[in-house]
Amino acid sequence: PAIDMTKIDYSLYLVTGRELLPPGKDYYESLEESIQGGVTVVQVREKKADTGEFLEIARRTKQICDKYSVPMFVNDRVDVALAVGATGVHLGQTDMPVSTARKLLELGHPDSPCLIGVSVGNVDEAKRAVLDGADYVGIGAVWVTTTKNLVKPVVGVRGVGDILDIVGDAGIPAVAIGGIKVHNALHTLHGAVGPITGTTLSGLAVVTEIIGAADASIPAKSLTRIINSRSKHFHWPALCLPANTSPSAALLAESAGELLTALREHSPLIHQITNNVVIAQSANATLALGASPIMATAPEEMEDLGKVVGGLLVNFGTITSKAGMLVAGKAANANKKPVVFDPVGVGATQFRRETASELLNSWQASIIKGNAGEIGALLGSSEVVTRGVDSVGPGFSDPANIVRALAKRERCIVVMTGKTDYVSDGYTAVALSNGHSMLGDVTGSGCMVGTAIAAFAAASRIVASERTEDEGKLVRGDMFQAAVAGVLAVTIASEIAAARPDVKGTGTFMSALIDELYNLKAQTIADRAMVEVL
Ligand code: 3NM
Ligand code: MG
Repeated sequence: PAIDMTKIDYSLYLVTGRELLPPGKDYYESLEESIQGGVTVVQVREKKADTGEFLEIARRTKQICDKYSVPMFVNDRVDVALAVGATGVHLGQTDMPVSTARKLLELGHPDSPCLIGVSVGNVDEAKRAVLDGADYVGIGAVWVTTTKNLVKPVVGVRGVGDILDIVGDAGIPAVAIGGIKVHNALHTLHGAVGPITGTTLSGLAVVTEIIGAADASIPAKSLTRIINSRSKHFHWPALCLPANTSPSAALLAESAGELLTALREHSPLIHQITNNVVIAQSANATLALGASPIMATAPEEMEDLGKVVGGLLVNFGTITSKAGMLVAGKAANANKKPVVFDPVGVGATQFRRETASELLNSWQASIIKGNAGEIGALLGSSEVVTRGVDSVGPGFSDPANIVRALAKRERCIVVMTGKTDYVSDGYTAVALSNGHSMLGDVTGSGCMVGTAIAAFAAASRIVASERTEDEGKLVRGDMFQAAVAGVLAVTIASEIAAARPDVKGTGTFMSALIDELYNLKAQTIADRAMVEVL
């Protein structure tokens, strides 16, 4: 059947690269396998071939594509595209201008228009491509790659989102390219969403992961499965259930109690890379809640841990193991485990700001938890500044919108702690008003909230382990409910602890707080929770 130029399926876009074939592997055999595995569009890319050879490769590639009704683009060469009757050409930033290519293609094929794709690596190039009338764009490099000499900085998953806002507004489909593998495909799809328009990727473009395989159908099938499974959960709220329904205050209070019961029943292992001020305290809080702590920091053990843990907390209060944090988060993503990020004091130093950015570009957080200063610093807001690691001031004039904005941008749940705590998935925001002022007088109470959230996130994932609606999500379970539950557990326990007659000051308060986490009942959470849906 003829290819409908208005309905190209960009979902799995193969860019060829014969030099990356395994030794002895035939290019055409690999190509056919990849299409059988699910490749939906092919771009012939020949950087070294002479024109005659390029033409012959494009001609034979086209024959195979035609057999499966797969559209074929030609990299750079308008003449080759015209000669073989390709669906279109793909132009890089240093190739022929789009307008010139368009003219030549129209001259060559007056009655069947060809499509033009353009590579873009930043917002300005994307704006230009829109003005030039590109039919689709390839955004890259999203990850580090050695397949192409990169002349610009890697865009990163979050940077792809900003470009998607530009092209999405213009209705132009976009694929991401560069270093995309089976193991980071879901993260790429989840993270690369326009924070303003909600525009998503139309597909993933891949060279090495497919071409380099002994049987190209295997990675193609894996990628196809990931791309097809994401559709249902692609839009907000991507890390919650039930999707698209606002939770009621009563439901959130009740689910917090249920998650505590599940936490105690399953006792998941909570991996915590945290600061050396709170290690023992956080480990004890984990045990008091009914989970098991493991406080490992060595990068060498992260891959093994990623498989067995129930959830991960990355708290960078004292950054001594950045390498471990990077690998641990990637391993957690690869194993679909929740990742809670506590960017302690992120506004305080340049090093912390850069580290936070590097971590958020390397893995997808499920939940970010911080005080007003930290959330403000991540968002780049100057309304509240971080003074060291202490929470400062009354916070923002519109805190709900601050947490919403960061949640939307980072594609995760955001918790902002303070006298009132705020939680948002980017749409719904809730205010939680339990707690006691003594929490502010002891060290590490905020870190303890992060620990509790990680434990409840692990519990939520276990509860959802059979839920078919959660297939294709980066993390199973409801991260919104888990975040609310973690805050409620610590703040409600603090109220009960502070009211005890044996609490004489902050020392006995801390012991009492651990006691009350240990003694906390599901029903107590449900009864005492002060939740307001905003
Ligand atoms: N274009 P792999 S990156 C062809 O950034 C190409 O525009 C890029 O190869 C861009 O999947 C790239 O092997 C190579 O990393 C992608
Ligand atoms: Mg080029």
